[in-house]
Amino acid sequence: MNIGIVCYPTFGGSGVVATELGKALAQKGHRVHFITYSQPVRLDFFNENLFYHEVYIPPYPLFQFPPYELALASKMVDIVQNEKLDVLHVHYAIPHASAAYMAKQILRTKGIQIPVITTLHGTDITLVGKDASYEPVVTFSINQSDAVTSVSADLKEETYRYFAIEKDIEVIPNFINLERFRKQPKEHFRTAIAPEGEKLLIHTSNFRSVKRVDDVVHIFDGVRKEMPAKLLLVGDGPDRPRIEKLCRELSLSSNDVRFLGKLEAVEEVLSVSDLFLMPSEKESFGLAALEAMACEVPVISTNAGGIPELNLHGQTGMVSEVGDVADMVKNALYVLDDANLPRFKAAARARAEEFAVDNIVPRYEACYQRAIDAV
Ligand code: GMT
Repeated sequence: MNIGIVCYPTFGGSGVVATELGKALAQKGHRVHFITYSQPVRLDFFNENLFYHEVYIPPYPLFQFPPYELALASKMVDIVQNEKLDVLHVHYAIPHASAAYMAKQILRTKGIQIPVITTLHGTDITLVGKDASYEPVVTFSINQSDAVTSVSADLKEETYRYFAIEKDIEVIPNFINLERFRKQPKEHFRTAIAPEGEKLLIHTSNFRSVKRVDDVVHIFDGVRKEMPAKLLLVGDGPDRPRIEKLCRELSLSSNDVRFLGKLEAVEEVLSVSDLFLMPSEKESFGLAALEAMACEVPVISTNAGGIPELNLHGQTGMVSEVGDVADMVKNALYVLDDANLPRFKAAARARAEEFAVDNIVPRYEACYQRAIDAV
């Protein structure tokens, strides 16, 4: 198939899933065209079937808000027409689904029928999309898509709850490249940061309020009162200055809590970690937890959104109510106990294997084929 993928090119989960999907499809022999405003961060290798088309917005003094959606729709029209695409797959409804609708209508006037698949990733529904400023357009563009997928059953239910959706939504969960995300021999790194054999706790996110990074620090503070431990914080975002201040207030030194920034090779630090913390307020799936589990790291999380569909309480980790830091400390101490940890680590990896690329990508291919056959 000749497939167009539209996504955000940044470190966010939706961009990562879209890029990894495109790479996997290209390896299976499909031609994949990424259409976005800059090179996706994980589009980091050459494959003869991968193409990247940049959306350019010519600057003009009148534009206080550059009209990205129009430039994107025009680029979609151009690429569908000239590269003879069979299907357009847009990740994250805002503004990709409505831009795709516009492109589809323009192409129709030229006698070209292009099916549009929209994948809902989470905040496009749970936070941003249901705001009255966007809701009518989100509802309309989801209903106008030829097929709609969501990354968890919870997100599907939430979409039906908040929007008047007439379409069937197919759940296709996030997936993982188990070759890249596996426990690697990086013991020298562990010795350098935890020389006394301290347990290593880790959190990776974009440091937005929905991730509740304050809770991460409080959970760690509770754990280290009971056992020697260190915390690794991977990623960056608006809450980071507040988190640094909180660490100082709790007398946690830069030796206790390490801010590693936007690490590309996150699998290397996951490989030496003992426990992943995900106390999110909302989380449609929790790709970062899946990456940790693939590296044999159990997860302490909330029961928000789709997380319990991934993190099985008592097996791959434990789940608590949002904000219940005391319970998460108790659970963390239980999982980190040497009598329990090996069992949790093995179960985390085994669970991650269920979300292998090879299990999930054929479901997207089947979805594309059905949409192509229907137009
Ligand atoms: O987690 C984020 O803030 C980034 C966000 C995104 O849209 O890029 O991630 C969402 O999509 C991921 C991939 O499908 C999911 O694994 C994340 O759970 C989801 N984030 C939220 O729902 C908060």
